[in-house]
Amino acid sequence: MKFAVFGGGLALVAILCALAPTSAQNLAGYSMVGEPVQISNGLRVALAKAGADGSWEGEAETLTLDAEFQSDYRLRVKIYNTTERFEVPLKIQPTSEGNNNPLFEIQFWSNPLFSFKVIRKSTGTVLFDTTPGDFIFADQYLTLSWTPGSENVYGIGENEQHTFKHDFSQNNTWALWARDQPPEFTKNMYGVHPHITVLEDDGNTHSVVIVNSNAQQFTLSSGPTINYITTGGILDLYFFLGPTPEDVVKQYVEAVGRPQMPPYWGLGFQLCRFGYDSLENMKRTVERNAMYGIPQDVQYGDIDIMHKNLDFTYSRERFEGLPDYIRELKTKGVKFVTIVDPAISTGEEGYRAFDLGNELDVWVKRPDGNPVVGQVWPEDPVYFPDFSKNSTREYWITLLKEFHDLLEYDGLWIDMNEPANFYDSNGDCSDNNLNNPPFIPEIVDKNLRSNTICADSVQEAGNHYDVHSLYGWFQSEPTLAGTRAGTGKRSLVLTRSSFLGSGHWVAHWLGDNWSRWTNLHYSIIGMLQFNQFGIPFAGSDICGFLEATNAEMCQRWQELGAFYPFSRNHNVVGQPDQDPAVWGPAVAESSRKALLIRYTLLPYLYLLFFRAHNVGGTVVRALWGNYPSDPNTRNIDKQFMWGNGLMICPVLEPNKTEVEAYFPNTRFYDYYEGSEVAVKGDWTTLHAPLDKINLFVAGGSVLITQG
Ligand code: MIG
Repeated sequence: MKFAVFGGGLALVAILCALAPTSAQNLAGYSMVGEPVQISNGLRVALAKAGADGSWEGEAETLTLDAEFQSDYRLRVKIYNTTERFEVPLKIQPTSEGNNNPLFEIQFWSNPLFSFKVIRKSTGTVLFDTTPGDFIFADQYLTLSWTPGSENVYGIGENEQHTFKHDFSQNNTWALWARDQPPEFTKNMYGVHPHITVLEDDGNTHSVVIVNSNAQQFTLSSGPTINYITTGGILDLYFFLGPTPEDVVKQYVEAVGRPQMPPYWGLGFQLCRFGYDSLENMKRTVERNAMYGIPQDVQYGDIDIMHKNLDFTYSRERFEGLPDYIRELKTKGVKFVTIVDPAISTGEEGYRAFDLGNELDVWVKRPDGNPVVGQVWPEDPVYFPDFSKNSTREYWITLLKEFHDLLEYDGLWIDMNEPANFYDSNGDCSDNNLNNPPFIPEIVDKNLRSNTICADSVQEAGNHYDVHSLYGWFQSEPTLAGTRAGTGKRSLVLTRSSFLGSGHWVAHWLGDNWSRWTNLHYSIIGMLQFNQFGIPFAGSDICGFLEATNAEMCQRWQELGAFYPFSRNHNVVGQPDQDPAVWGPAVAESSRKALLIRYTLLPYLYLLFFRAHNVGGTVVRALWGNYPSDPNTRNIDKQFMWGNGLMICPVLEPNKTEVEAYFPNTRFYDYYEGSEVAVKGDWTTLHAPLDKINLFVAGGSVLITQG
């Protein structure tokens, strides 16, 4: 039986069709009870357990599915049961437009197990069809499988992906659970974005976002089929119908919060490293870059500027005079951003951050009511502020304001907020269903407590089991509020851990990448993904964080990084310096050349951010973002575009003086020469000497420049 349901304001019609049962009888699932009923903005379906036993503890006997027609382009499908379960406290904003003539139709099928389909009305394309697999809704195991509207699937984060377009033949499982994890293929990393963008074969685009923060995974296998499993919460799906790639992003950020507007200086080039170790070295770095005329807008401090790795301090031995130096930098137009870790040392006498935390009772607790104890950078054990509490927000803002009295920072960098914990909590985590759930996704170590705190830790917003991956998300708004209170300006917050909607407050760097050639390529993929995730202010550590880089790699990386929305060279402690000036004239000169083009085009970049902030959309996009109906663009992830005006074709390999580039079937002009490119709708080989990054301007676009 099929209930075809069409939206149209309140005029919802349910049509009942008969259909032969399929061979899906031995799947676990539900059957429909009665017919769909109309609710205020959509339809409600009652479901009862049917089919095979899923054999998971606490399977819901009955479920409710609400299909909310939130606008013509936004459909929410919320599946929940009668017991109270965790729901992500993400406020989804209403749409500006109503629901008059939806782009979609939802069909409910019962043959005999329940499934649903979302269909694009204009083309009849089935965008989402849950027919293929088990549908289970148990206490700690919820699963749904579907056929996506095309194999052109992008997204799911945060993890290192080797192609922007997913490869369904590889059977990869992408597990999500915030973790302090350097990028390695498929491993779960710092942020959680259950967000998929699908480019339909005809060039229409939609996205599917699952609002769930529990440990979860997506498996993509041939069919194509996507299997989704999560370990808690509810199944809360949002469909954004586009139909253009940019519409999809606009519609998504309208729902979760449009990106923060960066300060203009935030778009400048930024220098950082872990392990300057002394003010002398920091100064020397700034000076040698200035000497080569490298434009620099931001200097960073990492944890080594701190006294004993303590937040809100600086070392009076190694960084004596830092406050004056920061003021001096400002007179030269260089801003200062410094790092703050969430964990607070318990071992210091008269340490304000600890004392005030106790006074306001801000800590994440163990089930017995005592603060959770961990070990991070300070030498003594630490407590973790529970940013889901209001008192913690006040606590944090107070500290950030006071910190500004000590060091006049212009923005802050929040790290380790997965939250990371070096201490193996193993012995501390009792054997219960939160610490050892019946199912654990394919996360690193197959263990929820690995590198973090016990899942049964207690936070205001819920058990850590449910809110773990929201730690950085909860910290983001208070940090922005604190930096604004401290600086009195728009400011900038850079976070490592992020979740759906984080872009409303923060920028994101792609974490502890490797100084390896492959990582230049992956950085483009990560940056494109975060643009789709509504965090356009993104980029990876230029020249790579872990391991030593080399002159050629760093030269190419500086050229590429000059076109990251977030452009920062950063390096790990213990590795040789890698700022653009340290390599001598050749690398310095080509870094400067690429950066000066960036600076020339900053008004254009700023405009792209302004649009993203005001109406939504990406800043940097894949070629298919501008040319979705050109099938040749779908696999391209070694070239990218700023807005729809500038195409960037970097060299991503050693020993090359040429690069292959694809030109969509439209007019492009060489940025340097102004000449029109003859190739259209085809690949060509471009000359790419070491000191040049190939750039092209799309015909008909206006790039605003400055001197
Ligand atoms: O455990 O603050 O990703 O950018 O330099 C390492 C020191 C802690 C990890 C960050 C990195 C930063 C480093 N931090």
